[in-house]
Parts: sequence; structure tokens; C-alpha cells
Amino acid sequence: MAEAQHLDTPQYDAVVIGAGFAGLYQLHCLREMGLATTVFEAGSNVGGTWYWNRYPGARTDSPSNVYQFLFTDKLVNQWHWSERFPSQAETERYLNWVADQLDLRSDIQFNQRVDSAVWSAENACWIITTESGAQTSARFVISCMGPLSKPVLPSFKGSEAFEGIIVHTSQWPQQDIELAGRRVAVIGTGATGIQVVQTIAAEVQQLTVFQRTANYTIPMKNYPYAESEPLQVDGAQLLQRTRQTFGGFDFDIEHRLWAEVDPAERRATMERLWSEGNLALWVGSFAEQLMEAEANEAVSEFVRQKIRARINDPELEQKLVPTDHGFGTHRVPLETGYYEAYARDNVQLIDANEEPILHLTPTSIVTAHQEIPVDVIICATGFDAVTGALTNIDVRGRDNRSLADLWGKDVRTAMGMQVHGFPNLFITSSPLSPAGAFCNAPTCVQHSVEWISECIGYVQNRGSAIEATAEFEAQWVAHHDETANATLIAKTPSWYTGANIEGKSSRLIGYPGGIPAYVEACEQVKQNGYAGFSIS
Ligand code: NA7
Repeated sequence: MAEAQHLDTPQYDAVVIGAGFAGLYQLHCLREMGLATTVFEAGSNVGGTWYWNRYPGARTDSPSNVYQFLFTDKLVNQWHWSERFPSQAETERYLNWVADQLDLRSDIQFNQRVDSAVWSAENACWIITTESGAQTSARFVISCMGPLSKPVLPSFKGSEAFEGIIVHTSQWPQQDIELAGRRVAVIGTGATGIQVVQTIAAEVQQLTVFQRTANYTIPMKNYPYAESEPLQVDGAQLLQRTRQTFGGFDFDIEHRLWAEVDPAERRATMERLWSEGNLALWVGSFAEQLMEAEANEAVSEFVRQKIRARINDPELEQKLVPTDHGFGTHRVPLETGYYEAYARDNVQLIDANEEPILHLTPTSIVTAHQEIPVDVIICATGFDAVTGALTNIDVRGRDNRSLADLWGKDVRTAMGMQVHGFPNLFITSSPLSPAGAFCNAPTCVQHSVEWISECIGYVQNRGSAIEATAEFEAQWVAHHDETANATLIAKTPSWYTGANIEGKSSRLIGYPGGIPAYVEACEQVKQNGYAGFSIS
């Protein structure tokens, strides 16, 4: 573990971990404030999620008008998105362009995975050690590692002898994997698995999909923007708008009450939102559908009918139409031709609950009923979401307390910004904030980064350390729980509740009170001189 020595003056004002959306903007803001800042990035380039998740079919489920930086005219309307829902490649190119436009690269250290961060009370700074053993000290640390960056890989008996390729979608190699004409298995049918399946079905020789849980989906309405008529937005206005809507998009939740709208009008509303081809039916519809069983069942059945209409085979219908959870209680993926992929002769869908993988041979997957020859196994099996990236680092706060130990028992934060006991550590895409799970990522990233930057500016003039008080954290956790427990999402096992990781502390990982309520709470704290935080 790092030791605090010769650190009377920290080497940097701030260390940022991660160079995706959050890290790039955080670096820009701190540099604009005149703070000596460096970024540690595990990858060899910028992009974060869009650097790592290069699997076939990866694209955003948020439209490009709101899935971009809106904070400066230097960036808004200077990049011409080619389509409504950009691909991984285009989003990665965009983030590279942002890094160049803002001249960020000189302050980013690539191929530097952070191993530990240890608070030195004596010097009021963090000692950061990277995997290479190099040590740095900084007054502030800002975690910008994204909510979904620690992959979960299943372990299979026989995998060490398997002669083909086993790959997690978020660890897809830069040089790509040749899939054309090969026998491929995909494990997992969340947002990622669905994108992979619909993309590779026609290309591979044989595709076997292992599904544990069928998901509700919405057909993505994607379309190109003509070169001559690129997407144009009013950045300042749109940025403000995204902070006034429930999910951080440019559409808001339906403000009429479910109970006060007659069934025909409810149906018309669902049809209208469905046909938007985005996530509006999920986070831009009646609030009750995520809170009351009856409303939820009505929307669930509406979506089931839409899915059934796409499937001609009763056995496939049985497997693909979700019945074990309600619409929107899991992340709702957008899809394009997903159901049609299963009508192909070269595609087989296996219910992984009835027919789990027993073991691998050097060339095949063996289940209770069959042996399936495979060349490539693609694990679209998700992430240790929201907490995993930070608990993967040995973070030691005051009195040597371990963040991994704390969150292992109880995932808590103060408004998602800090954790009591960990001075000068700020977190973006944090547990118990909307950014953790229920927000169009760039909306929440821009908000969190701005709040954190202003807070650091405030502290700098008043002391050397800021830390959330235990009382404020307890208040936020209680408010979070009250808000969360009113939803059906908190009652349904998924990665939102930590259920995909054995032994993970169970608490709804994202704050589901909506962006406006969250932004207002953060604003109140700031207006009151960072009430709830102590400065020393
Ligand atoms: P998700 O949403 O966590 O999906 C993972 C999928 O993998 C899900 O269908 C899981 O089934 C399945 N899974 C996980 N482990 C196994 C094993 N061992 N065997 C079979 N199936 C398994 O991750 P994604 O990457 O799809 O999406 C994450 C986010 O990225 C998404 O929300 C968007 O925000 C973008 P389960 O549902 O647990 O039964």
C-alpha cells in the first residue's frame, strides 16, 4: 500500500480517473479553473465506454442531439452526427475529436490503471498508485470511471481447455474478431446481447443464444442525417431542457395521472410514445407505470403484444415474450430486427434456466440436451454496475477505511457526490445518484462535473479538505430509499438492485427521483455553502 511521504505539497491539485465523457469534461473544467490536473486512463486512448465496448452492433440508445456535450459552442454543431442513434465507432470518433478540440491529451496518461488511492490526513491529499507502481499525490481525486466498466464474466468448467475465443463484449479487441462464417454463442440478452445478436445473425454460420431472462424492447427508429442537412441544436437551451426532464432527455415524463386518463387515451399515448422509437415509453410516460402494479401490467401487456406480433413461432414466442417482470423494471433496450433474427435457420435460442451450460470441451458447449460446436463465445453478461469500478481499486479514506469494505456491506453516498470518510474524493456516475442508472449519461455527467468543479473551487478558498458529514449522508440515503422503495424497479431483481452479483449489498443503485429533483437538491446544498459537507 502507498505510504504518505514527502508530500507536503501534492504533485497535482487533482487526479481524474478515466477519460470518457466524464473524465474529459472534468479535466477541461479543472484546467479552466487553473488547477494542475492529470487523468489516469487504463485504455490506450480516450472514449471510456465507447473505447472499450467495440462489440458488433454497439450503439447508443440515446439520440445524438442529447448524447453529446452541450456546454460550449466550441463543440455544439461543430460535429456532424451521421445518424440519430450513433454507432460505437462514431461516438468514439466524437470523443477523440472533443479531446483534440479542447486540447486535452497532454494531461492524460494512457495505459495507466489505478491500483490504489490512499488518503493522507497529515498532508490532506491522496496518494495514487498505478499498476506500474508509479505514485502520484493530489489534493482531490475525481472518479470518472462510468457506471458500467467492471465486466462480469461467467466461469465455465473446461474453459481453460477451450480452443476457441471467449470474450466479454466490453473487452472486445481493437483488432476485432472475425465472426463471418464461424460458429458463435452469445450468452446474455440485455441491451448488449440484443445488439450483438441482431447484428451478427446473418453473418455467422451458426448462432446459439443463451437467454436467462427475456427483455421488453422498443424498436429503435434510427435514420441518417444528410450531409447537407446535419443535426443542429441550440446547445444552451437543450442543456437546460435536459436538466428539466425526468431522464435527462429532451422529452419529459407524462404529467397526467394514469388514473385520470381514460383507457383509450392511455392506449393512444402508449402508441404515440412507442412510435417515437426511443426510450420515451419507458422514461417519458406515466410515472405510475414504474410505481403501481396495475399500470405497469397494462404497459407490459401493450409491449408484449407488440413483441408477439413479430414472432410466428409459438415456442419462440414463449421464450422471447417476458412474463417474469414488469416493463421498465429492467433496462429497456432498443432493437432493430432482433426478433426476426430468431426466424433464421442458423439461429438457435436456448433457455439458459432450463438448459444451462454444463461445461466446455475444447471445441464445444455442452448442455444437458446437446453438444454445440462453437468457435467464439461472446459473453454479453453485464457488469458489476456503478460500484464495481471503484471497489476494484483499493480506496482507503480516513483512518484507513476501505471503500470496498464499506460498499460491500452497505452502498451509501452523500447525494452521489461523496462518501463520508473519504475527504476530497468525488464520484461521477455514482451510486444513489441518477447518473448511476436512470439518466441519459451526458446530461448527468455534465451536471455532476460542474457541481464538483464549483465545489472544489469553493473549498480551495477556504481550506484543504471537504467531506460529506455522516448526518447528511444518512439523510440522503434515507431520502433515496424512500424514493426508490416507491418504485417497482427496487422490488425487481436486476443489476439495478445489485442482484446480478452474488453477495452484493442490495439497494437500488441509481436515484430514481428524476433529474429535476436531483439537480434542485444539489443546487440547494451549493446555495447553502455546501451544507452537509464539512471543510477543514
Ligand atoms: P445486462 O443488462 O446486465 O445484461 C446481462 C445479460 O446477461 C442478462 O440477460 C443476464 O441475464 C445475462 N447473464 C448474466 N450472467 C449470465 C450467465 N451466467 N448465464 C446466462 N446469462 C447470463 O448487461 P448489458 O451489457 O446487456 O447492458 C448493460 C447496460 O449497458 C445497459 O443497461 C445499457 O445501459 C448499456 P439476467 O437478466 O441476469 O437473468
